[in-house]
This record gives sequence, structure tokens and C-alpha cells, in this order.
Amino acid sequence: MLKQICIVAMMAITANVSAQSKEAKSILPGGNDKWTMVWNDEFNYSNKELDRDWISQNAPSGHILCSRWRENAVVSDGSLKLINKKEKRGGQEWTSGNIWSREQFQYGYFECRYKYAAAPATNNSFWLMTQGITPTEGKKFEIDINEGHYPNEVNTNVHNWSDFFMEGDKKRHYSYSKAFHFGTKPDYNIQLEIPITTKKIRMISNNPAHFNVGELRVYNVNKGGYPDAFSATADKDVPGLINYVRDEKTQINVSGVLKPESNFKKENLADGKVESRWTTQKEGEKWVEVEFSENKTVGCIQFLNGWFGNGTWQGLVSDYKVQYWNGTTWVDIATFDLKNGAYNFAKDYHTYGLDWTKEELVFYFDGKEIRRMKNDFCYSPSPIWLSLAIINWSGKVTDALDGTAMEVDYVRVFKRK
Ligand SMILES: [Ca+2]
Ligand SMILES: [Ca+2]
Repeated sequence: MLKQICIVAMMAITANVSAQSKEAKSILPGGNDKWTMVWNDEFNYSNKELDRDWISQNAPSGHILCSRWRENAVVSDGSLKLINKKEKRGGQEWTSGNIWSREQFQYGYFECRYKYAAAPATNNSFWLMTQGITPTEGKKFEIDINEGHYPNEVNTNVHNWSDFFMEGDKKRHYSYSKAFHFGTKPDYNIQLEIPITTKKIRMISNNPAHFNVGELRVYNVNKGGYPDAFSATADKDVPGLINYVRDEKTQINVSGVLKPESNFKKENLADGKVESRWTTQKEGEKWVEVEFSENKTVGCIQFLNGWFGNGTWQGLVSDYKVQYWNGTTWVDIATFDLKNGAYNFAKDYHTYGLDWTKEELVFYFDGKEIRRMKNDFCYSPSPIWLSLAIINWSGKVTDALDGTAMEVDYVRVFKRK
């Protein structure tokens, strides 16, 4: 009898070990041996068991474009799916999912492995926010470990929800945000190994939101080389350079302008100033085409996109093609599409982490530190929140959202040994 029990127990242990070994391993700050896991959810259970450790919103949400319901949070095949649906409910046009843990946590390393919903206009969030308590020390707070925007954006924010100030007639709270646009950059420097001769060059993009271009430069074949794309004096930096876009006989045509009455006009593309920009229209394909008065032989094309604010580059283009006209058709010179590369966060799982101590808040992406700040007021226990939202500040809301899901492999909480 005893022997039988032992065998059953051993089998149970073996089964448990093999189930665990299928889970992805955490990568913890300073090495995994410094930490002990104190809470986790791997979502290895049936959908109805979700309610044991989590509470779901079941109501409209005035601040976003969807109501959120338990039906939109589904556990299956080892993961939690928060699902966007195009359906009228709670007075809103869309539904989605939002859950928070019954347990509250204070300090430790918080890690979540998830994929974004694969469409623009979504907020894919793993976050902490005080709820149901009035802090005895510090403030009511929100720490967004990541408010993820498809395909490549990570947004970290810390909000103070206790103190407010007036900005004109608007009541504002204090917040400290930093965004990361992985896989994109402001400066593109396309040097051609084999020069091309053409009358027309264009840059086209299906970027979901509007974007801007500070300068578009098309240079001759130049023995002396080419300037740094960021240089404020780029066109004069290297002897022998000719920027054909700035030739007065060159025509520039664009797909549109965000605000025609504003100063974001196409002429800014070739005024020699990196800080003056052409801003595209919001919708549809965006393009700029330059036509020379006669055939030119081109050795290098440069452009600058985005704008610098909050200590980081913002609004960087997610895809582009630079092409030339060969007399019959457009031919690619250089192409880029974030969706096809390593920085499409809807395609593969990534981990988002926070090392929260009384002294500091340190944010991690795939086990690497991306942001470190002093902790001035986040001293109270908080639930863990997993939330998907449809929003109007990260691209256009389209029917492509219907059925997309934020998929969570696990949430884990660790304490320092
Ligand atoms: Ca400019
Ligand atoms: Ca899992």
C-alpha cells in the first residue's frame, strides 16, 4: 500500500515537473538565484477557474472606446486571452477585457509575458494601481509597467492619483512617462552600392497614424562621402555634395498634409532645416514624390522622421519603401516593415518587468533594464491589472480589431532572497 502511494506521488511529481518545464523561464535582475517566486499564474487551467484569483470588469468605460466584460477574458491552452469584439454593449461600440488580481502586492519583481493584440488603436497593459485603500504613506498611484501599442511601442508611466494641479481650466494629475519605439529610428541613410539614374524618387508608407519628415535628401554620387543625417548643415558638410531635392527646378508632391493651414507643409522637406517638418495626412497611404527637371544619378538618399520629446523620439514611421522610377514602373531601393521583423510584439511573446522597491522603480523589457527612476510615492499594496482597451490615440479604429486579442502566457511575482 505504502509502495503504491509512493509511486503515485512520484508520478504526480514527474507530471508536475514536465508541466513546469514547458513554461518559459523568467530572466530576473541580477540573476535568478537572487529571487524567490511568491505568486504566479501560468493560466494552466479551465476558463471558469480564472475567477478564483482575478476579478473582471463588467461595465462600460467612459475614458476609452470599449466596455469590458468577463466574457472577453478567456483562458484556454495555457494562456489568457483578452479579446476585442465589435459588438454594441454597455452603450459602446466595442467590447474588450480587463481583470485585476484579488491579492494585493507590495514591492518585488513583477513580470508578465504576453503578446499584443495585432492591430493599431489598442492599449495592451500590464500595470499596478492602488484600489480600495487610502495610503497611509505616499500617494494613490498607478505604475504602468507597459501600456503596449501595436506593433512595437512600450509605454512606461507612473501616475500620482492623490495630487492635482490646474492647467488653464483643466484639472491635471502628476505623471511621469517614457515611451520606447523598438526597431524604429529617426535617421535613415541609404547609400547605394550601385548608383541609379532616374527622374523621380519617392518614399511611401502605410504607417497607421500620421508621421512627419524633417528633411528628404537625394544626393549625387560623391567621392567625399555623405553627411550625418542629423546634421543641421548636412548639405554643406561634405565637399562636392549636391542635394537634388533642393534644386529649384525639382518638384515635390505629397499625399496630404495633416493641417493644411498650419506650418507642416511639404516645402519643409527641403529647406535645409532638420527641425521644420512636413506632417502627413492621417489616413490612407502616405507618400512624397520628388521629380527632377532631368535624369540625375543618385548615390545616397537620406531622411529624418519623428520628433524628439519627453527624452525620446516619438511618432517614428513603422514601414516605408524608397523607390525610383525606371521609366516604366517604381522599383524598390530600400524597404522596411516593422511587422515583419523582431519588433512586432503581437507576433511573439515578450516579457515586461518591474523591480519595485521603496527606493526605486526599474522597468525591464525581455530581462533588460530600460528605465530607472526614484520611487517618491508608490509605497502601498496594489492589485495586478491585465487590461486591453480600444483607444483613439495610437492609430485608427478599424474592423481589423474585431477578434484580436492580448494573449498572456503568465504573470509572476518574486521577492529578493
Ligand atoms: Ca526641414
Ligand atoms: Ca502559460
